[in-house]
This record gives sequence, C-alpha cells and structure tokens, in this order.
Amino acid sequence: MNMNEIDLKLLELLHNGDFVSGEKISEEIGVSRTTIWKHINKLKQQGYQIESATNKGYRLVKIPDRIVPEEVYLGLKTDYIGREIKVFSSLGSTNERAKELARKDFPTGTVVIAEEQTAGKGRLGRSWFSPPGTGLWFSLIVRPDIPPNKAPFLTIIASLTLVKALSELNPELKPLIKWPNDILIDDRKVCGILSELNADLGMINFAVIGIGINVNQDYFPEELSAKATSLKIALNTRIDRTGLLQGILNFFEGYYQKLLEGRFKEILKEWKGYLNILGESVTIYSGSETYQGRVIDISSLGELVIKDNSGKVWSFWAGDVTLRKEEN
Ligand code: BT5
Repeated sequence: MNMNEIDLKLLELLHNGDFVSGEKISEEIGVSRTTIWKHINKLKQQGYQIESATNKGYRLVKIPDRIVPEEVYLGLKTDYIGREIKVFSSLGSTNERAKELARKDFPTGTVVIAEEQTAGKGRLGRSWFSPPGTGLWFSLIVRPDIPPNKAPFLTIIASLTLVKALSELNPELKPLIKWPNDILIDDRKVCGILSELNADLGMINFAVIGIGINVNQDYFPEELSAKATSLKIALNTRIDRTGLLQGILNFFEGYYQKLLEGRFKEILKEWKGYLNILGESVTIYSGSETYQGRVIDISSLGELVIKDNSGKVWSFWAGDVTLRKEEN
C-alpha cells in the first residue's frame, strides 16, 4: 500500500481518536479542505474507519487489521530498528526472505513481515504454524559487531525484548522464558524465536532473528492445542498487532545497543530473572543422547549448565537440545 505525505500527516493528526476539524487539518497540513476530503476517502477505502460529523470534523475510529509500515513508523521511538519494514501478504518463511535481503545489503533494523507463512520454520527442521492475519511473523536483519561465539545473545535479547513488550501490553500476562527460545504464558508457548547466523573468519556478516507470536488465534490445530496459546486466548480480547510490533521494536533497540556495548553480564542477569528452568530437575534430549540432572546455572555464553546424579557437570548450547521439565 502506498501512502503519501498527506495520508501520513492526516493519520498523525487523527491518531489519538479525537475529533479534529477539517479547518484545523487543512491549516496544519497546508492543503484545501477538498483535498483533505479526498484523502479521507482514500484512507477509508484502505480499511480505515473514519467518522465525520458536521461542526466537529473527522475522527479515526478503527485502523485496518493488517500491518501497514507507515502505521508502524508512527509509533516508533527507535533510531534504526524497524526504520525499513517490508510487508508481504504471504511468504514461505520471513527468515528466508530476510536472508535474501541481507545478502543484498539491507541494513541493520530491516524488518520482514508476512501476514501468512506457508513454510514457517522452527529449529532443527521443525515447522512453525503461521496462519494468515492472526499472528506476528517477522524477521529482523542485524549486523552486530560481536564475536560469533556471542551469537546466542541475539536470541537472548530477542526473548528479553518479547517478555518486556508483552508485560507492557498487559502486566497480567506474566510471560516466562523457556530456555533457549520459547516464551510461555500459562505454561504454553506463545512465541518462538529462530536466529540464523551468517559468519566467517571470526566475524558475523549478518544475522536474521525470526520471531513468531501467536496474537489473535482463537484455537490451534489438534497437535498444538495442548501446548500453544495466543495473546487473545490469554487475555480474552483482540490485540492490536501494530501496537505490539512497535513495542517490540522499541525495546529491541535498547537491548541491541547494550549488546553492541558488550554488556553481556548485565543482559544475562536480567534474562535469568525470567527463566522458568533454574534449579529444576530436567531431562535433556541432545541428538541421540539423553541427560538427566538439575539446572545449576547459565554460563557466561548463555549455555544451560546441569549437574547429573553422579555430580558431573554438563553444558548445552542453545539450539542443540530439547528440554522437558520433569513432572515433579
Ligand atoms: C521455534 O522453534 O520455536 C522457532 C519459531 C520461529 C518462528 C518464526 S516466525 C517468523 C520467522 N520465520 C520463520 O520461518 N520462522 C521464524 P522450535 O523451538 O523448534 O519449536 C517448533 C515447535 O513449536 C514445533 O515443532 C511445534 O511443536 C511448535 N509450534 C509450531 N507452531 C507453533 C505455534 N504457532 N505456536 C506454538 N507452538 C508452535
């Protein structure tokens, strides 16, 4: 969808939902009231609900339930994250498209969003259920100047970002992080993260951080219904995806900045506060091996450290294991 400057200024003026007179709009934007009227009609055709009343002017009642980059830009407080947003109605996987764009030199902060993914990816070849219009399925391109062994921190800051943005959306959500890459609400998965790295000779060329959030689904396919949830299910109300995306991008820039400044300890400390696994007895499936023990720590690189029954200590990299909390 193409929006010109007049549309954007109009949306900015109407954004808080109050009536604004045609006269005021025409003064602020510097065009005639007939031009304003034409642009109001254009916005209506694009799905904006705008009420007009004699003597009062125009009032924005509802924005379309689809992600429109210009709408997202209006609420961004960032310098570079989310300053270039590409929205597609359908993609195989936003991570795949983001990697293509990264190879074409799209900068840090570029966001690729799909209303639907037909081949959404999880880790280790698993698939990610991404039905149209209900979730936020997107990938962020970053080019961090950090050593490749610190790359797990990209997933760490993404999960911290999600916890913060969800808590800001509604403090009742109380999201927790399931190591290494899930966000849970009420013990069910509401977000997944898939970070992919392009690195050589000890330096990161670029990374793509894929984030999937179940937002407005009412139900899930049978195989997921016991372990997945959406924000709408948790809060019993529809969520504005644009506002949520803005919150995420705003928080992400803060954490990304900390990462670039090498504040790894500080990030880990905050992350540990949201982990649902410290001190728990767990079984870890890593390739064909199974390990049992108690989680005693997270290493300085973000690895899960467990002590087994014989007292031996094992560390696991993010991405290598599937982890199950034991029943008791
Ligand atoms: C993940 O993998 O959790 C990473 C998911 C990342 C998805 C985003 S969407 C935007 C970007 N583009 C992509 O192609 N991917 C990223 P993993 O930890 O391997 O979990 C995958 C497992 O989660 C599946 O095997 C299912 O059991 C479950 N699952 C699939 N879809 C789900 C959904 N919508 N909600 C909750 N759980 C789901």
